This record gives sequence, structure tokens and C-alpha cells, in this order.
Amino acid sequence: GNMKTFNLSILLSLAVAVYCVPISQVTEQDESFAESYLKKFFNLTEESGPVVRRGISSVTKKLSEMQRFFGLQITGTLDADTLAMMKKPRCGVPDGKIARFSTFGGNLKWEKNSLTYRIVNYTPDMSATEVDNSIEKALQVWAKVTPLRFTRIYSGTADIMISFGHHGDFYPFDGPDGTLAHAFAPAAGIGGDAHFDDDETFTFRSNSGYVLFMVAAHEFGHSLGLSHSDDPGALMYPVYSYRNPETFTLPRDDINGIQSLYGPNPDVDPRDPNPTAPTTPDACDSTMVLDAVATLRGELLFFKDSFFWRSYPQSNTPQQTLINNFWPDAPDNIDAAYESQQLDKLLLFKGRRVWAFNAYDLVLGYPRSISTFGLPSTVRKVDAVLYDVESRKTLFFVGDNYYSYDEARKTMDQGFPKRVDEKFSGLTSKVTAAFQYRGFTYIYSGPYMFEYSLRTGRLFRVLKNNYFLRCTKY
Ligand SMILES: [Ca+2]
Ligand SMILES: [Ca+2]
Ligand SMILES: [Ca+2]
Ligand SMILES: [Zn+2]
Ligand SMILES: [Zn+2]
Repeated sequence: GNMKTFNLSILLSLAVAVYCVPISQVTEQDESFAESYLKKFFNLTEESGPVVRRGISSVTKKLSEMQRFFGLQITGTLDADTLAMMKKPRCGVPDGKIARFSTFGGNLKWEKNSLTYRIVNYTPDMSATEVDNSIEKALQVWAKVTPLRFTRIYSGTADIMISFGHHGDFYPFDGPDGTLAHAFAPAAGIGGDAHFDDDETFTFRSNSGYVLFMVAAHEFGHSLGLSHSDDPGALMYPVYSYRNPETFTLPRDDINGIQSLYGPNPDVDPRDPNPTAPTTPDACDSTMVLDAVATLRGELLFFKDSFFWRSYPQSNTPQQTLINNFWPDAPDNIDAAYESQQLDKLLLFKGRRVWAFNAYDLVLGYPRSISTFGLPSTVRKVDAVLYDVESRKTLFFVGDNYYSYDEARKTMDQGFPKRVDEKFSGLTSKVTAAFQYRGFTYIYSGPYMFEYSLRTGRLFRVLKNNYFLRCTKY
């Protein structure tokens, strides 16, 4: 069928994904949850029974398919990471096709460029004006990049009928969270229509509750013929994520998707079509310059733009996700990051400010000024931060220099800054990121990564920024 749902589960599960390193006990409840997830989203047809005990079966196959789609380690078993991903807020469209943007195929597109919409009723969560604005703005997201034009009507049957609450199809909603909304692919009748679960708390722009604009823009993608994308930055990615509606720009992948159906907007200069369309950082890009790298409870975090890759020792495919999916209060495009093992916190730096996170919570009193570390007020930003296990000092890289901070005494050491190339031979250009891992210090500079022995300080290899990211897809 063409039924598309928007499923959301508790945000708490996001924390599990990062912090639950040991494999937790999978309960019977988890197994049946996983099974219904696979039935719903990956077309699992086998009859019920314990998921993890069935060996090589269609469940194993479907689990592997799901793990591949989300860039998880492909184990074919219901491990903690897979379960955590299943519990993430998401849309209910089946994810069988592993691809950047995809369409419903066949003739599931509108054969006309002028479409009508009608807001049949309202949610009590927002003012009518806010609902009207959110819906209008969500449609304009797509109109901006296509020849599609939307006209609102106030009575009769529109192409896209929009309603909250009960709506008389065979896909009941499920109370708060879980299914958020659903929409139907282009067709006559119910085709193109979008239904929103009135048990959700929808908001205009706040990140408590679900931003109606974001949910609607995603659903209208389905109304117009788009299926899901496995690009974690795409609007059509199955997982819901908060984004500021004021600054939201349709990502490149979604533009490619909708334009494959309808072509570009004829009113836009073809020489400069979408200069600001965000693209998702690509692990296969050997020219990439990472913003920051940090460890976190044995895992590695690689930051770039609004995203980070998370690499865990037992996995060979780092998982890419939006920073805001894990830390809603974190900045993006950060300058530097490090893990304070003393405080058991992750610290993120941007400009003159530092954020500290304990699990996924912003620590009270943050963000703070970087001057609390004793950095001089002339330092407007740090380029990289590294905790050195040998000296038990935290090194702050600023231009050609670095400062040394004593974590135990919580003071900056005397005699700094010093030149970076005094400590790290061969490093003559600016440090862009730094971390230590398995006996080596890795210092990033531009697209290169310098590998130094922790014990001798000797330079071993010069690698690229994407060395640990393992280019596997595409
Ligand atoms: Ca319709
Ligand atoms: Ca719901
Ligand atoms: Ca940096
Ligand atoms: Zn969807
Ligand atoms: Zn419905």
C-alpha cells in the first residue's frame, strides 16, 4: 500500500545508543518489539517467535538489511545498538531500499504542477495561525525547488487533505510518541493526504514537542512521491530530528529526489540553483577536514558540520548521525572536543564557549567561557583540544601554539603557550583536530592526520582525515 506513517519513540532511547557500551540483556519484550518493527518497516512476513533464537532465518536477513540501512554493524542479531536504533523517533515508511533519496516508483507522482491543499481541522497545541504558517512553510520547502505550486482551499476536496486526529482510514494512531503522522503517496482520493496524530504535542518552533513544520515537510515529501533516504542529513531520513524551522534549508539529497520527479523550479536561475543546500559529509571524501575528534567511554567521535560519526571498537562501520540527535543542546560546526575522564564528561568548544555533556544532558552552568580554563582573553577560539594520558594534561591548540592545562589542579601550566612543532615534529601548519587512541597520538592538520607514538613521540605515518571512517558505502 501507499500508507506512510511517522513513528516516534521516547527520546530517552537516544542516550542508550551512545552510552550503553556493554551489550545489555535483550528481553522477550524487546524481541517482540523488534519483530513488529521488522514487520512494519522491513516487510518481515514470518510468523511470530523469539527473534534472536531463530538462527539464519528471514529475521536474520531482515535484521541485516535494517543494520545495513542505518550503517550499523551487520551482525544479523538483535544487539543493543540495533535495538536502540529501532527505538529512535522515526517515520513508519518501510526502509527496504538502501539508497540515497528514493521514490515510490511506478507512476506515483502528480501529473500536474498545480496542487490544492486544505487544512480540515486544527491541533489545540498551537494557534490556528501557527498551524497555517507551519503547513504553508512546509509546502514551500518543496515548491522552492520544483515547478510545483500549492493553492489553499477552504472547502471541498483538495489534492492534499490535512487533518489532525481521527480520519477514517485503517491505520490507527498510537497515543503520544510512536506514530506521529502519516501521509499517502500521490493518487486520487486519499492519495497525497496527510494525517497528524493529535495525541502528540506539536510545536511551532520549540524543541519540546514535535515541530509541526518539520513533521509536515517530511510527510509532504511522501505526499509528493518521495520514499525514504538513508542519508542521515536528509529530510526524508526515517528518523525524526529537531531542527530550527527558522534556519532549515532543504538538504541536497531531498532536492535531488524531488527534482528527479518534477524537475527544477523554472523561476530559479539554473546557474546558481541552490547555493546553500546542505550536503551530508561523506566518509569517502579524502579531502575532508574534520572539525574535531574525541573519545567517549571507549568509542571514537568524529565531528563534521552538523554531524558526527561514532565508531565503536567492535564495529567496522562508523555510524553517522546529527549532533542534535544525541545532544539537542549542542552547537554544530564545533571547533574542538575532548573527553574529560576526571569529570566523565564530553566537552565541546565553539568560539569563546565550551559545552559539557554528561550522557546526553547539558551540565548545569554550561555553556561557559573558555577563559575558565585560564586561556588568555585574546584567544577567540581553540583549533583542537587533546587530553594527553602520558602527561595527564589537556592541550589546547591555538594557531601555531598550544597551552597545557592541568586537569588535577585545574590550572593552566606556566611557560605556555609553546610552539606545536616543538612537541610534534613535522607539524608546521595549523592543528585542526587531535586525540589519542591505542598508544598513538593523532594530530590532524587540514586533510592530513599525523600518527605519533605515544611512548617515543616519533612520527609514524601521515594519513587522511577519513582514515578511521572507513569508506564503505557508495
Ligand atoms: Ca487526496
Ligand atoms: Ca503517536
Ligand atoms: Ca578544529
Ligand atoms: Zn516518512
Ligand atoms: Zn490516517
